Amino acid sequence: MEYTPSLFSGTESEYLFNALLVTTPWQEDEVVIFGQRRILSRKVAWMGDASFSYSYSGTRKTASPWSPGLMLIKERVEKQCAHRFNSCLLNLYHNGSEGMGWHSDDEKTLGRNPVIASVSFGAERAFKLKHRESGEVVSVLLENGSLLVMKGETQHHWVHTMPKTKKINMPRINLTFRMFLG
Ligand SMILES: O=C(O)CCC(=O)C(=O)O
Ligand SMILES: [Mn+2]
Repeated sequence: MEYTPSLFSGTESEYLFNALLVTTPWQEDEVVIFGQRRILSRKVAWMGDASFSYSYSGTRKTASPWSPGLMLIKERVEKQCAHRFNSCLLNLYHNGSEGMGWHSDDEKTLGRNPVIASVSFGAERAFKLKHRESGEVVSVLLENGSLLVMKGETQHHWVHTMPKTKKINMPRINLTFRMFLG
């Protein structure tokens, strides 16, 4: 895991947060829990090179074309990681009451050892990883304009979460760049 606190400056981050907020075709997310569909208040979008169809938490999504702001971010991230990405999942958390449960990014179409590049704008939130066997928990504060890269066997051995918190009343946008195979 590699963390870069300021891949984007404060000014760039503020501009990009606003651009993403207004230009992204945000959609309601749903999960299927015990066979029942539930709409989540967190908003999501998925952008990519081609119109992929992608299965995530029991629902299917189709990628929209890259927006100019997201393309600029993708190019900076690719340079920093020396790795190419063909899609991005965007999450909008309106405040600390919205989060994401424990999971790993282990969809088969990502291949065995995916590189996942996670960029955050807006409110600083704690991101947690838990080792599947030892139960060790690592917490990383994801700052405005930061990049967190997960790679190698991370998704095999660790699950991660964006815990809900009552302390944060500001929005946050997270982007996870991914490379889907075939
Ligand atoms: O919001 C975050 O930092 C985590 C997002 C995440 O884990 C995902 O989209 O798979
Ligand atoms: Mn994830």
